[in-house]
Amino acid sequence: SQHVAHLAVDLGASSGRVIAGVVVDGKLTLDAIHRFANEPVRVHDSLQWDVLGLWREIQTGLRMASAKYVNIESVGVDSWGVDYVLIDKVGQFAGSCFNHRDRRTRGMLEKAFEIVPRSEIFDATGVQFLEINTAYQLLAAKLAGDPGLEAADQFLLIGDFFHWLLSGVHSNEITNVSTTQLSNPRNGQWSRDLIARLGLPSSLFKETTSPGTNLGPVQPSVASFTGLDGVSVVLPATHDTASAVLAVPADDFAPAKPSWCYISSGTWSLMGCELPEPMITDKCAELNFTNESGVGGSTRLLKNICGLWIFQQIRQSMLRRGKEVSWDTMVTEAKQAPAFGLLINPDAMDFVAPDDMVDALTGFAESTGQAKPASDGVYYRAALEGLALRYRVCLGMLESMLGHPIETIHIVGGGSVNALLCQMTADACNRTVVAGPVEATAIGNVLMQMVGLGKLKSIDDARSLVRASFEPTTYQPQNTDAWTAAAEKFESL
Ligand code: LFR
Repeated sequence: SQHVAHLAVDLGASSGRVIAGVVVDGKLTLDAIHRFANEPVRVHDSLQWDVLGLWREIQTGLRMASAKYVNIESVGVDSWGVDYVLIDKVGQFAGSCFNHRDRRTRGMLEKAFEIVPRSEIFDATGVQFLEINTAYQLLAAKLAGDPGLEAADQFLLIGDFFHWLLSGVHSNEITNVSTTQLSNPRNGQWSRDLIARLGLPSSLFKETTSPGTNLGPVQPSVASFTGLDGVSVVLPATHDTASAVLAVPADDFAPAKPSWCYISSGTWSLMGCELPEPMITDKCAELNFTNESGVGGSTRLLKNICGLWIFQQIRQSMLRRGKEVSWDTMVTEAKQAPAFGLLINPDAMDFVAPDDMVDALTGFAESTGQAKPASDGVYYRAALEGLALRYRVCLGMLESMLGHPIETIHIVGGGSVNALLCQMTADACNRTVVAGPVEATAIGNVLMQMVGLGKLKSIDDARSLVRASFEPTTYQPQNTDAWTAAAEKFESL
């Protein structure tokens, strides 16, 4: 193809892909060049990422892209948040790349609070307290005497790591930096004081950079293998959620009084509002919301919700039991199963990283005095209903923080094509749901590269392009009484 292409490398917590974005006749089209699995690797008692395996797949994808497009202008990588690699001064790994579900962070919040009070951490960072946050991963490494921390010279989040491999340049891009709970979302800088008080080596954390920054061309070793000669490495919002939020087809960017919220729906569900500035208030602390940095200086006020993780893991459990089910079959069986046959709180600790998800769900039914599911469909349905009910709670919290009602819920990402979940969300929340685009993360990634290169003038223009290119699906609430009744039971779980 002769069209100018921008390549998005989009790495999620269960799969990755290389996608080419091309504007044709005023519409953005995506071409999925290469998809690959991304699964945590069990190593002794730990859970780690195979980052070099990912790098191999990325290079394969880039080579495929350059075989197909002669006019590739730029490439950028986004990924899941909080996880990182440490690189020493000669450019080697200083330790393993851990998965955020690894057990080493259990109990680390309390350990951190003994050093710096919870309220002070929140004031400094505006970030929700989750054990997965980088701050607690690094604290766990420190308390375990991990020599990697001493040996390290550079801290790189996942996107930064691949940008370094691509360009040879170190960067710490702010949208993902804001997930670490070691930075200040008011100015996008590291919270040096907090880093020092936690006893972490401050020199690891280099100057932060904004999305849209051009790091320069792909380095020669990569160019010769992939064919990406002279292609620029341009930072998107490296945090996948920030890229996804950029692709929400709303027509007001970072409104002071938002009438809409988003759910970036994948392995995790990230639900929140896009605001002009952080909301670091007592209420926000109490409800455990986060102020992550978005594109164009915006704030993503949001909450992490478990997402499709449980649904995905049930499929793994079924496989282990010798039953192979497709996503479509799971959704069909969920639809046929009785409503509210099993109520779960998807954010219960039971579901964070169980050895077997079906066992964990059965155990949850037992410990909460509910009947053992009579069919597999009940498990599938519970995973979706639990999410919708959690969205309802989260919506209430958002509205109470904002002080006004939200009218529309935008669902973007993989979950936006799950019509059953979208309808359940509309029903449970009693709001209009606007679903799509499904490839929001890759779209946001491409758009930010285009903004960085001056091919799109603003975030507003980027969103106009989204609206011109992808048709969303709308769901209106039904059955709201049944959901209200279920929500009451849900609250008492
Ligand atoms: C979504 C996401 C979330 C982050 C979680 C863990 O893919 O990036 O925003 O909290 O993964 O990294």
